[in-house]
Amino acid sequence: MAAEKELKNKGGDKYSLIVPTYNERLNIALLVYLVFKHLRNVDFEIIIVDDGSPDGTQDVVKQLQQVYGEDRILLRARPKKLGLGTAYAHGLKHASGNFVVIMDADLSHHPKYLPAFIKKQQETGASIVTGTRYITGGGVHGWNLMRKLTSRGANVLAHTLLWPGVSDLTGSFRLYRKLVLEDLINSCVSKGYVFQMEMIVRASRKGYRIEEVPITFVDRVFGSSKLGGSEIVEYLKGLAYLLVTT
Ligand SMILES: Nc1nc2c(ncn2[C@@H]2O[C@H](COP(=O)(O)OP(=O)(O)O)[C@@H](O)[C@H]2O)c(=O)[nH]1
Ligand SMILES: [Mg+2]
Repeated sequence: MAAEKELKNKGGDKYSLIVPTYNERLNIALLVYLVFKHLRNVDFEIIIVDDGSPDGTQDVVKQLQQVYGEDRILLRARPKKLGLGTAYAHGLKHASGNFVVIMDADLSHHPKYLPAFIKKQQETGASIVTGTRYITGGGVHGWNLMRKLTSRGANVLAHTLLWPGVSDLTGSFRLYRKLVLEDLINSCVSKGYVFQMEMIVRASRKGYRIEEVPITFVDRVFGSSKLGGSEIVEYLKGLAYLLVTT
């Protein structure tokens, strides 16, 4: 809250929030409402990349466009579920801001943290500000012990092997300078779960300045996760790949 009050719209900066959706009808309106609530003095647009959700997510987005305007809520849909990595790239093509925020639609990434991301970037001049669950002030809510241990274990393993100097490698709530995100997306080859890790490891190797903001990640309330059971195997393969290529 303190960060919010001090936020100034610096030098015409604009923030494009890219939100990929697949079956988020029950979450998207609340997410949009919360973004508007927390980013009052900020120039931003929300780009929703929906992959033909059968639950009618796009109908809700169209209603939101009526309320907030088509210049604030952009619907950039694709015909079918094509995966997250390409969803970000697709959203990025339509971004008019000089900064981009990537966040999930399921409210695991709470918009109340956005002012802190922006403030941190303004204070440090960082190219990337990443939300982290793994420094003081951050955390995870609603996961069972197994899921917590898996996430923690994956992070520790990646740290030991890759040493990127960032505490949360697999999270995806991040703010980027647009040019930096374009560069990173062009350099990354992995898909799926490993993608976030590849992005941040490559960013670190390329020498981009990365800052962190503690966030509490809350498990989704409505709907179910789209990550499948082969997640861990894919993750380990991705880790091995990063180890030899970065
Ligand atoms: N456009 C698009 N969005 C997706 C796809 N898969 C997942 N999402 C969205 O990406 C975000 C993260 O997915 P989620 O299932 O919550 O993953 P988890 O939080 O890691 O379990 C949510 O906003 C989903 O709606 C996809 O294939 N295409
Ligand atoms: Mg989620």
